[in-house]
Amino acid sequence: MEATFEKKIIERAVLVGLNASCFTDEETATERSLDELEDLLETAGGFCTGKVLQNRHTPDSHSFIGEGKALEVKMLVEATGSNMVVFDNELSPGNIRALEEIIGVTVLDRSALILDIFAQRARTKEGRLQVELAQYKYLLPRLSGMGASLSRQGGGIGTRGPGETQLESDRRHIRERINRLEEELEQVRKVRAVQRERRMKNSVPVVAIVGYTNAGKSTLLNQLTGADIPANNRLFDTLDTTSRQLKVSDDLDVILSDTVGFIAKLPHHLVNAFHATLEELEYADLLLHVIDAADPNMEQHSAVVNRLIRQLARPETPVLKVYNKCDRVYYDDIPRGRDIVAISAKKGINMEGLLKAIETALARKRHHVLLRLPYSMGGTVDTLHTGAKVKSVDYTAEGIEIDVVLDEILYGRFREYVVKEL
Ligand SMILES: Nc1nc2c(ncn2[C@@H]2O[C@H](COP(=O)(O)OP(=O)(O)OP(=O)(O)O)[C@@H](O)[C@H]2O)c(=O)[nH]1
Ligand SMILES: [Mg+2]
Repeated sequence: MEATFEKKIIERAVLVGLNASCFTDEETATERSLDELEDLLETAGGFCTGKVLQNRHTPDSHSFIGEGKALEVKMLVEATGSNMVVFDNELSPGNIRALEEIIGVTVLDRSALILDIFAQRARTKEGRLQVELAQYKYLLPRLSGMGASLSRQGGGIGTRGPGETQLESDRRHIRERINRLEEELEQVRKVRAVQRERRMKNSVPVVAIVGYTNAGKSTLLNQLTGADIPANNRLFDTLDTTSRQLKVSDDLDVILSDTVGFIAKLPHHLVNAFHATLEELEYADLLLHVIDAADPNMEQHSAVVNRLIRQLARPETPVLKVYNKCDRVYYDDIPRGRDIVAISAKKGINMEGLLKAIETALARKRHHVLLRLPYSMGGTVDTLHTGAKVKSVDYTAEGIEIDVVLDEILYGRFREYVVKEL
């Protein structure tokens, strides 16, 4: 597998998008999606030689875009000396077979391209396991239909990942591999669960950064915590979760974590396979949805992220919208409102505003109180020292008075001893 990570061939690809609606705004959406597919292709190391947009109410069951259009694509492939066609829509194994037969070069779909990028980028053991699982799950139903692509040697886009020998072996072998990968990932999840439990015991809130790929998530984590995560102007730069402690205020420390970015039409196999990584969202106390304010497709992109947040996070988890790259937009265009913060992660603009907003959002669940405990409960003071922010302890005639910031759980437990809400 490692050998094929080296890129030897620059793929020259024609990109094809199908617009299944007759509305013009849908057509622009399809065009935008094709532009993004071009970014994805370049991220994977390829080069776009041409784009074809097909308007058609329903896809052709055989060749997806219809035979006439497929022949048109073939001509464009030949005229531009391309060696690959990438479709923006998900293709069935039968579609791929039919299209490869007509056009005569390798045909991939958007999911395969995204999987390929993930395979190139995955660095940690967890990331690699997850990508491999997603690749096998994607491949399994397509095994019989991938003759042309599988016979290619040398490793280029779409051939990375499960190596040649595994692909030649039967489905049972792949299913066994899937089972093994799932078991290994289960172990990863268990380790994470233990870490999480420890964090919860120490009641350190977890703030997870989410957002569209390239929105500036890693730059933000670096800016706030001095972490040194690579942050590059390319899609899916980060695939692994990195967490750092962040001092939000004198009373509040949180764990801030950066994770994999989202994109439109993210293959569902990937979302499922990245369960261990994405589970962070489910247990977060607060989500920072980082949005690239300078991106003309901002609305569509945040809609994609909102959908995934609904799918992956708990409904009660608060979300702060963080409009990033504000150094690149006009002052009047900077969004304002409740639960909205405008920043520039790169330039460090309005980090104080963001910290304040984080504190406010989390404070809705935290309580600053004065407790008075009987001396018989002296041992509890230690519990508070480890589990909460103790500001002062006073041994008075009436009892032990503790000025403390409690989370919801501890607040519930000590409610009867609260003398004063501060
Ligand atoms: N002008 C400007 N550029 C920014 C800002 N924040 C991030 N960038 C740039 O945007 C690009 C992407 O930043 P990253 O932090 O890697 O984005 P990400 O969301 O982590 O991306 P993925 O990990 O690929 O999903 C980089 O080139 C950053 O330098 C900002 O506030 N202003
Ligand atoms: Mg990143």
